[in-house]
Amino acid sequence: MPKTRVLQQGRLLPALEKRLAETYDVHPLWQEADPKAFLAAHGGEFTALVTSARFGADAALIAAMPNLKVISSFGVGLETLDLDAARARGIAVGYTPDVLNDCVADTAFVLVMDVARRITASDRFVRRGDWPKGQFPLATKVSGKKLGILGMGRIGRVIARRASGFDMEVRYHNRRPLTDTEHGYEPTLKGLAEWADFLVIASAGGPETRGLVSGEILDALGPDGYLVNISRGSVVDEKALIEALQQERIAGAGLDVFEDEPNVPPAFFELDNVVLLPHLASNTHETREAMARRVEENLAAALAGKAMVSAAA
Ligand code: 8YV
Repeated sequence: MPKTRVLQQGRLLPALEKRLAETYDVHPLWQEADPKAFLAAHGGEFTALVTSARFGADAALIAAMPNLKVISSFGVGLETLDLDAARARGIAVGYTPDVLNDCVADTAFVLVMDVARRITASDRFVRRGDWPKGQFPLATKVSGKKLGILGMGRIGRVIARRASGFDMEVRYHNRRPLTDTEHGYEPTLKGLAEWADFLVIASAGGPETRGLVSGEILDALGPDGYLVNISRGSVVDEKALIEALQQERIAGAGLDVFEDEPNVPPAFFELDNVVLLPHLASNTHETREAMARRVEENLAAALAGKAMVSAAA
């Protein structure tokens, strides 16, 4: 039997690419000089698309693949996948939630600790040779403080669990209160920001959360408050954040995500009260392999006419 033709939209984990190529007839779309022209000529040859949260699958790509039955995406984020367009055609869409919760929550805490205790700032201090000239300035204690979570979903809940190890009180803001958590609900994001010492963003991206963390929210967090974002850069008004950091209207920020990745506004580089990571929260050998396995499981299940392990549509 000929191998199923699978279109691969962009680069993936090398081990995943290797295994996919062993099982399927994979075509790398990113190697096409003119992907649109390629799709116009060959889009109908593929029943499956493998993509990632980063590359997504928009309505135009889905429309260019008239025989598409399955999309298997690497990542938990769904905002780059046009689920409505997929649903309208009955295309099964798989993604990789849950398996990355631990590492993303760990990264949230790396950022909480780093920005408050000024870990990378003090590393810069040592490397600059400044230690013999004087003591590094005092930092802020984390244990026992108040942690506000915007988006108490799968990842938010694991962040809350981590917080209990630091004896922190946790409250959260979601569109609606949850019935299965002991943590306090703040009906408004502003109220959560006013209450919190640390405001951690763990919500989904996309139009519904765009710009939620505005200058007003940052002012509610205040000069002793810290912002941590491990979700999507789009949730924060980045210009307002830069201003708030420059004017020390908040104490600091720890950011794994940005509005226009991989382009980070150079204004951040001038600031010592911000920690900047290159969207690495899920980047560990263990988690990336688990995500890769889920991509393969979802793809194989849907092609066999079975339910995906993690279906988004
Ligand atoms: C990935 C992510 O770094 O899963 C997600 O949605 O943002 C990250 O885990 C990346 O986007 C996968 O392509």
